[in-house]
This record gives sequence, C-alpha cells and structure tokens, in this order.
Amino acid sequence: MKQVVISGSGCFTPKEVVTNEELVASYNQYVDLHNQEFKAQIDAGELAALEYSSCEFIEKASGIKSRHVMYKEGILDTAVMQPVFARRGEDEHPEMVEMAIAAAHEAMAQAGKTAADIDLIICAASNMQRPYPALSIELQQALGCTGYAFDMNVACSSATFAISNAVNAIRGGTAKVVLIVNPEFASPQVNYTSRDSHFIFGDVCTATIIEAEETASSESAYRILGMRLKTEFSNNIRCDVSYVDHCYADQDPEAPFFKQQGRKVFKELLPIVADVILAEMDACQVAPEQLKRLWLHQANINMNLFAAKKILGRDPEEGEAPLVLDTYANTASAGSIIAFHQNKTGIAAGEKAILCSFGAGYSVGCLVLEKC
Ligand code: CO8
Repeated sequence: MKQVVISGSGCFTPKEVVTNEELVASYNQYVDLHNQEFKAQIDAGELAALEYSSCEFIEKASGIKSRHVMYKEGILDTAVMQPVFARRGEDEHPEMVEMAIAAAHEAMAQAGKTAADIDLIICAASNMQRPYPALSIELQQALGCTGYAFDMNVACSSATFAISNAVNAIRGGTAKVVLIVNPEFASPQVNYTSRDSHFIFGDVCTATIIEAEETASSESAYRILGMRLKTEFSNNIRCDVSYVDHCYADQDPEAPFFKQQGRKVFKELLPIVADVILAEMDACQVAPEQLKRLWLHQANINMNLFAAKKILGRDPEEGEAPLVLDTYANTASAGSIIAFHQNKTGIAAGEKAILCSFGAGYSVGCLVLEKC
C-alpha cells in the first residue's frame, strides 16, 4: 500500500481579537438592558431574567481566553450582537475563499509545491458560505490549479475526514497531491446573546498538503500510519439553518445559530473518542509510551486533558497535548490542525503522534502519524 504523508501545513489567523473581558462586558450590558426592558414580565414571573456571564466561568469551564474574528464590528455592540460585514459580489472572493488562499499558500510553500503540482482541492469545514458553485472550485481557480475540487462538511471532523479522503484518492490513483483547506468562519453562527455559547467560537483557516511519500520533499512530513473514522447520530450539537427556511410558515429565530447540550456532549463524546484512538493505536501497534504528541480537537481544555489521560494512562506533560484554545477558542475542524501546525517540530524521525478531531454528528476522526 502506498505510504501517504502530510507534507505541509498552513494557518491563516484573522487580525482582530475579542477577549473574554470585552465579550463578557458587552454581554452583561446586554443583560441589563434586556432585564430593564422586560422588567414587568420578569417581575410577574412570565419571563426569566437573564443572568450575567463571567470570565472566570468561561476560562475555567472551557480554557478559552480570547478568539480571533474576521469582523469585530458589531459583536460587542449591544444593539447589534453579531459581526457586521457587507455581502460580496460575484467578482469578489467570499471570506472563506479569502481565508483559504492565505492558509493554502503557507502549506504549499512548506511542502515545496506549486499550483501545478496540486490536482485535488478539498474545502472541508463546518459551514459553507454558499452551497454552490463549490468554494473549493473557486479556490482552485484563484490558486491556478487544475484537476478537480470539492467541498465537504463533517462539522468538527471535517479536516480529518478530508485527510482520509485525500489518502484514499492518492492510493486509488485519482489524485497525486491534495490541498485541504478548513476555513472556519464561525463567528456569524455564534449567538452572542446566548450566555451558554457566546464565548465558544473563533475564526481561522488551516490548510494541509497530502501526497505520496515518494513525491514529498518537505523536512516536516508526517507519515499517516493509520486512520479511523466514526460517526454516531446525536442532536446534542445542532445548527438548523437551511436553504428551505424561507418556505416554512413559521420562522425559527434560533435556526441560524450553533446550539448544543454542552454537558451531554462532554459526557457522551469522550468515551467514543477514547475508544476510537485506542483502537487505532492497537491496529497500528503503537503503544502509549511511543506517543510524542497528541494534537487533539480544541473544544474544551478539560475534555482534552481527560482524553489525553485516557490515552497516555497518566496526566500529559507540558507540551505533550498542546492547547491553542486559549487564544483561538473553538475553531471547529481547524482546531487539531492548528495544534499540529504550531507544535509539530521537536519530533525525531520514526516517533509517533496522534491527530484527532471530535464534534458534531457525533463524529470522530483519528490519524496515527509517524515523523518521516
Ligand atoms: N458565565 C457564567 N456562568 C455560566 C455561563 C457563562 N457564560 N454559561 C453557563 N453558566 C453556568 C450555568 O448556568 C450553570 O449554572 P448552574 O450550575 O447554576 O446550573 C453552570 O455555569 C454550569 O453550566 P454547564 O454545565 O453548561 O457548564 P459546563 O461546565 O458543562 O461548561 C461548556 C460548558 C464549556 C460548553 C462545556 O460543556 C463544553 O465545552 N462541552 C463540550 C462541548 C463540545 O465539545 N462541543 C463540541 C462543539 S464544537 C463542534 O462540534 C463544531 C460544530 C460546528 C461548529 C460551527 C461553527 C460555529
């Protein structure tokens, strides 16, 4: 079987930052205004008063301290509470393509590939800014690549499932060098008036280059020893926005937004994650002592520590299971790839590592990697 590697990675980070302090101050101001406006109903017991958010809760419960966003304007304005940006015309790239171009260039440079080398592009993310034409095909044209391209979505596991598709395409002979981009333009889907979720997401785009080991020239390549994908249906993380929405007699104001039962997700998903990772390590005959690094999905610090402990059989040491949550927040499918991109040096040839995503679906995607 052809050996396939991740030969390059890239990350585009939007310049604008929203800190927990800013987010909580604006949310709490919104709470005051809301509770004042609906004081009569609240006093009559017809409506529950909104409660304050807190930086201490957010950091302790999630590990998030700040997040990057494409558009900060509007998010902190109590009269708006969403990012403000203009609709782009057909002659302009949508934000997701713009983000992808930047991340793709870094990954291509690292892998030593030009547009002429790439014959498959996969745009894999939790949301697509439009259904068609595929964003990946617009990216293909923008980069000057030929071959074919497609979009795919498995929420937080989009990147790992895309890597698996790329590996299969290379092994099946339908592609030679694959560019995967994960433009997670998450901020428009955040309900900034929801105390439970206003802090969770940030915007980012990651990119990876996947190719056969025999064509790879990069110093930083990782061989993909094993892949294991798993899905199990759950309603506990949902978004219901749809192209059919305008046909419904009743409009659901919550439909455009991310919603979840965070506690249930935490409890139900972790055992699946641990099973998938341990089963693939077993299949690849990789023991916990051989693992130099765990690049895990970045949704929650406590979840990552729990998963790392389950895999290693002990608490992870400093740098063993790197976290990027503090400055990026949850970036859906891009999270484990940012952790990989920023923390893939210092591993010797032959040493092993895990890259694993988990999230909505439920979905889990696990790769066992070996430094080339
Ligand atoms: N400030 C202060 N207090 C708060 C806040 C807040 N902001 N929010 C909740 N509380 C309170 C609650 O009211 C509750 O109070 P009480 O005990 O009195 O009832 C208390 O804090 C505890 O609340 P929770 O039980 O909800 O808190 P948790 O400790 O469970 O933490 C988390 C909440 C952080 C959400 C946690 O449950 C979590 O991270 N769970 C895992 C979730 C996860 O992994 N989800 C994956 C989602 S990502 C994904 O799949 C991608 C989807 C596609 C992305 C699309 C892009 C937008």
